[in-house]
Amino acid sequence: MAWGINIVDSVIVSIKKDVAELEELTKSIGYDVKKVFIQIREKPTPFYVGRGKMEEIKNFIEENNIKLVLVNDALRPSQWFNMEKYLGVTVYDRVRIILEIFADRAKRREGKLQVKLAKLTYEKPFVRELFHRVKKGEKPGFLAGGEYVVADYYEMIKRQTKKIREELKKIALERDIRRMERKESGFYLVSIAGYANAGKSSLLNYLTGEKRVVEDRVFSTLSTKTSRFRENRHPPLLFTDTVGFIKDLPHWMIDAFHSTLEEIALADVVILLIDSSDSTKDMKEKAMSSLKEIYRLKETVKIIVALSKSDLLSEKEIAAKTEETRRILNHPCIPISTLTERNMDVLINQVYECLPQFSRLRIEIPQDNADGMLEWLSRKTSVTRISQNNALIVELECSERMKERVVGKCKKSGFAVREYGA
Ligand SMILES: Nc1nc2c(ncn2[C@@H]2O[C@H](COP(=O)(O)OP(=O)(O)OP(=O)(O)O)[C@@H](O)[C@H]2O)c(=O)[nH]1
Ligand SMILES: [Mg+2]
Repeated sequence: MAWGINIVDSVIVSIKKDVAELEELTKSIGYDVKKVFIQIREKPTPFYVGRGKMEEIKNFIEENNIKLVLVNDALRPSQWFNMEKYLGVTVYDRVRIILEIFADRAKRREGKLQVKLAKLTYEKPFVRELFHRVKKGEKPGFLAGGEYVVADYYEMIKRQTKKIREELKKIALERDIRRMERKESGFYLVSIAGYANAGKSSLLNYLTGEKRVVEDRVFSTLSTKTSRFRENRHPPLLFTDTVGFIKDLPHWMIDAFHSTLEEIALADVVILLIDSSDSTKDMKEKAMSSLKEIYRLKETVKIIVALSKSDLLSEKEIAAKTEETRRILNHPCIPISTLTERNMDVLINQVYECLPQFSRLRIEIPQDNADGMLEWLSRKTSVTRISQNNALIVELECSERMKERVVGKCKKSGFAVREYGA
């Protein structure tokens, strides 16, 4: 399939009235939409829209020398072939446009592999359709060649898919190990989730001092990034930036990016960002679909809802939108801004309140034995205080799981260890 075509002038075809999101997507990849054709229909035709409309589109694209048609829907392979054949130009459906954006943004190995997997998965039914058509003696434009070429191509897709899945599994495993190590060391994981362009990377940058790309366009971020909270508080926190949600993505596509979303499922706390500069209607829709997606990934996760970019609104608007979001999601909600630093401390305090219980231990270590043990404890737990009388008194905080290891190690070495309250 011809991916990454560098065509700028295009038209949009839709059977729904609302094309705002598609326009945002096309803007984000740099297509220049010359005209929007809308024909409201309950169901698409085999050509997606009716014959009359198709003729109108054909005339317009011929007169204006347009070579790319963008459809505001996921097309069935047969519809796609019919449209391309009739119009004689390249047709991209919504899923393909999103894939083009992903391909354009993917910079790291994992992102690139995920995009490749998603593209292959996307192509499969189209190649199957092509296979049928070639068998019947038809010769649709792309991938010119005979039955055998198509059959080979189909086999190649299957082989490559398998190989990429294996490679992705390896990368995911490496990440699993790193994550386990971090948890063992007493770190808590906080994921920043939300709709595309909600301000997730900006929040990560603010909280951790990272310098991730921040842009006013969707899908700036295609891979996750984990960094340590810049304040030296206990227990230490790690924040992860994630890929933005977008509505109506097919499930196979979400699965292709599964490992990046996994960070949400495995986090101790998720901060859900909702862009307060959107219209109330968009905010509601995006908030609902994001929340649904998070719960789909993990039912029991602790969520903090924050309204981002509050500096762009008046106090009255913020109060109204905060209340509306609270009502819709049935969940408390904090207005924040990374620009004015509004409520950043409230947000962090809430994160700490949501953390699973951690234990506090006091250990007495005879001076002669202190060095190795102290080094180990500082690596694996959060040491909060060290004092001295006859022995070294170490106070620390750690997760429940870590507590067992610390207690075991102390007992083996004959050090006195006991739990103490807050
Ligand atoms: N005024 C204002 N703008 C913000 C704030 N936070 C983020 N933005 C802007 O919102 C846009 C998107 O920010 P990002 O941080 O890239 O958003 P994201 O959620 O990571 O976006 P994707 O990775 O594309 O999903 C950028 O233009 C930011 O400058 C804020 O607190 N106030
Ligand atoms: Mg981002």
